[in-house]
Amino acid sequence: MESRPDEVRQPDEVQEPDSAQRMDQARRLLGSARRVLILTGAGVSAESGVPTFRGPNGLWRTRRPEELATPQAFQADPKLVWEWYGFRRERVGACRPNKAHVAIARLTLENENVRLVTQNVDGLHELALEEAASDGSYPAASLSRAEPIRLHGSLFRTRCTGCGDRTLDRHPVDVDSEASLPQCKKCAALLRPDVVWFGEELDPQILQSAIEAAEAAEVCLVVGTSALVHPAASLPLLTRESGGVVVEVNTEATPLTEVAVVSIRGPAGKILPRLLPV
Ligand code: BJW
Ligand code: ZN
Repeated sequence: MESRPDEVRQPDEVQEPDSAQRMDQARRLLGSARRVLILTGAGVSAESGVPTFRGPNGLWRTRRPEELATPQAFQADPKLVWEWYGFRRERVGACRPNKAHVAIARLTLENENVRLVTQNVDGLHELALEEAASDGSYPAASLSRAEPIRLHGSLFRTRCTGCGDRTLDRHPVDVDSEASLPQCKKCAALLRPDVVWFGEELDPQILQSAIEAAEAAEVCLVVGTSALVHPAASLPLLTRESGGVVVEVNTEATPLTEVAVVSIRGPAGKILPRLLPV
């Protein structure tokens, strides 16, 4: 079920002497918390075959983010930027949710006090939810409550640079020439990917929901993010300032490791099914 090309192979879980105690401690914290926020980044999808942004196998190892993920880059060379997004749409479109997505989907469907906030634009949390609920055993209300708060938009939606119209779009992108790039059906202006680039404001309502969830949470479980990009990386700090704790799952140390009460080093697809109480 999970596709995992060689170039995104993850290191195995590190067998530190105290890793069992850390798992127990994290399980206890998650099990007793009245409200939990799960914040995910690209690492949660790595075992599905989606390249992360940074690091040795990162999407941007040959390009700086500023070259492609800014409004200025799109204005200067829309063809190049659409080429990159077209490539990613194709690649991500062939990926399947992994065991981490599945564990999170079950937990959010089962437990109304767990909210998911994701930085990911790949749609794999949503797909895992859809599949977990496909037998009809969850009411529509549980499904909509379990939907992730998507901070950075979607790879499978476009936004018109003229009239602002948003459309679902899973099509391959024709990057032959500037004239062949996706155009708005209503006003014929150039379409852009409906994602949040550097220097752009996040949707204020979406950000507000994420902030409220972070402040209300007794535990913020942070999974697979380098915690370098703000305001997403500040959300766990809000949980802490409000009296809650941070638990981290990542294959590497991050700036949040120091802040976390428990930091578990290992791949999300192995750790989360053992950690989450469903
Ligand atoms: C695994 C694993 C496995 C691997 N299991 N783990 C405050 C301080 C400093 C700067 C700023 C600030 N506030 C705002 C800024 C500016 C800027 C910013 O943060 N810059 C920093 C880089 C310095 N932020 C913004 O511009 C944001 N806008 C904003 O704040 O507006 C107001 C404002 C404007 C102007 C000035 C000031 C304020 C917008 C940010 C938008 C980010 N957009 C992107 C692209 C989205 C579209 C697309 O996909 O193309 O979002 S950038 C990219 O980074 C993407 C990601 O969502 C985001 C985070 O990356 P993530 O998910 O953490 O991935 P990686 O690759 O970095 O990390 C993967 C991790 O997984 C690693 O740790 C691995 O170890 C781990 N891992 N395998 C578990 N199997
Ligand atoms: Zn338009």
